[in-house]
Amino acid sequence: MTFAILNGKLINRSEAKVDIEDRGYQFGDGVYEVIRVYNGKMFTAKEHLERFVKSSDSIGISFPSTQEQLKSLLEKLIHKNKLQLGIIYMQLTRGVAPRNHAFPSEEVMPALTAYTKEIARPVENMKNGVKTILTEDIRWLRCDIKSLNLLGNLLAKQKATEEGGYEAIQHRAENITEGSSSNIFIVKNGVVITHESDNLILKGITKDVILKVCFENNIPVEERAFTLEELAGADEVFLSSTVSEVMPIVQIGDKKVTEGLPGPITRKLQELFEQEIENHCGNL
Ligand code: DCS
Repeated sequence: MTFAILNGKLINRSEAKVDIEDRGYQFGDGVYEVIRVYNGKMFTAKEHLERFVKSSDSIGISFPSTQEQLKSLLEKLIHKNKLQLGIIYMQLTRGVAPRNHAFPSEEVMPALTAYTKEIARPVENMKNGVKTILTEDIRWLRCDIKSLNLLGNLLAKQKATEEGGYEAIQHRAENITEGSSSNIFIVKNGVVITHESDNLILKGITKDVILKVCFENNIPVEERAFTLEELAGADEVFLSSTVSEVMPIVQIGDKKVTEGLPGPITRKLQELFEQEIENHCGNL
């Protein structure tokens, strides 16, 4: 039997159902998180749980438990589902109430759900690099909130998929923001450059681990917006996310990056990132 979490309880996954008037279902009125699991252990759980609470606070949903309580429930879920390598997906919505744009009264309880999924590490893509496309960033101005409203991201990813790409790199006018479900980095003259974590992008947990290992290994970093022109002239390009880790980008549209091969700093960061995983979750 596979288990899921519904409002603080571990239940049979096939019985984990939500009401059709759940505000997450009707409005996308909620927030979510994805945590990587290696060797049955959550990687950077604290950072993900902190971001989960921050996202929910920023839209006025009161978090239904402490981070510690949720963490131990997630550990039970991993254990019950015998998950070794995969993810936990969790979401918190404003709860079930008659449809009305304005928030329901305080008595309506937020709805928390979580489940696990087995996912392998994308080793082939990490070795060879992936193709991406460029697209206009049409999203709202609070991309720092990990909101369930993902339509802009979905349209971008679908465009990439239709053009045979792994990810869509989004730009607002001249500036690159982030991928549809990842952060984007360039390397120029040995400097790693990535958009600052403001309201226009999600503050990626993977991004922050990469910045930490750069700092520890004296790899210079600039956290600032960079332009389409800088992207086109970059020595190396890569993306980061919970599922994709450090993923080399070897093509953008029709144009090859680094002659179609992952670059040396990207490779180095992949190694350092793996080391971080192994330090916290054991050998890969
Ligand atoms: N930017 C966006 C828009 C994202 O959706 C994600 C992750 C990231 C950046 C990278 O953040 P993390 O490093 O914290 O993962 N998206 C999650 C998702 O929707 N599926 O997997 C990860």
